[in-house]
Amino acid sequence: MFIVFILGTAGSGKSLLTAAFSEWLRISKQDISIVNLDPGALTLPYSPDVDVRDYVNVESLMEKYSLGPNGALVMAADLIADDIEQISKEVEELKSDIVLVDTSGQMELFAFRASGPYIANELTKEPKAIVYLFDAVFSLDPLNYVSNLFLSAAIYNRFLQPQVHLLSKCDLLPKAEVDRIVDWSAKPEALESSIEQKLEGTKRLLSRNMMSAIYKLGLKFLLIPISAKTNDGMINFNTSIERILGGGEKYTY
Ligand SMILES: Nc1nc2c(ncn2[C@@H]2O[C@H](COP(=O)(O)OP(=O)(O)OP(=O)(O)O)[C@@H](O)[C@H]2O)c(=O)[nH]1
Ligand SMILES: [Mg+2]
Repeated sequence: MFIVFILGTAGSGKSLLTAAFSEWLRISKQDISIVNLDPGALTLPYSPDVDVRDYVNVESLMEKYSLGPNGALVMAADLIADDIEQISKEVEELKSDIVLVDTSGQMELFAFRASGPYIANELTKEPKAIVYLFDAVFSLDPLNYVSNLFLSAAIYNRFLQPQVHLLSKCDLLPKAEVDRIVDWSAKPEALESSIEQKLEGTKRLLSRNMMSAIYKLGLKFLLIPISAKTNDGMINFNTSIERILGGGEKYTY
């Protein structure tokens, strides 16, 4: 069994990608299941096989403990950690070859509180990969792009698992813009030149220094452009996951 965690900032397209990629894998005759780890989701574009909302109810936490929505989500994350043994059992019983895990819109809950990596580690001892989404429209601005690089580096530091980087919602941008952002991810000098052209003053200085800090860390974030609406990029995405988890082989035979 291989587990793929889908992470990204709020609204970056995690849930729709989970739905689209799972359908794509099913059509390719792969044995796949979905886990919803987002306790705050109201509706989902797929039917989860395991759902944390069966374990915690954010609304009733808000009422019972007089919490705001974010306080309740923090508490929910800790409660999920308490129930992890049972959730993990449910996941194991699926006996799927590949399990996609959709995570919370409040990424900091999963990434920066102790419960997130604990949940990821306890959910399964099977090989894992993290998929981190860069929202294409948000990434048009080099400063946003560099800020997102920082977030993805922080995620990497927290989980220390193989990480795949996607440029999500590519159908919303002209191809030339998509190519430009992908180019930034492949060539530091391309990003540097856009920072010089598009930004000025403090933003330029900040972006340049943040960018060089990331490159000094030696982290590589080659972006794979993808769309959960048109399914463009699914093949490349799947190949990179197969390479990491299956040693280049399919998950299901
Ligand atoms: N055009 C386009 N829209 C997308 C794509 N993926 C997601 N969206 C839209 O973006 C919005 C957010 O998508 P979600 O999949 O809910 O994003 P999310 O990251 O799960 O959001 P949270 O869980 O709330 O953080 C929805 O309106 C989706 O329809 C895509 O590939 N193309
Ligand atoms: Mg979602």
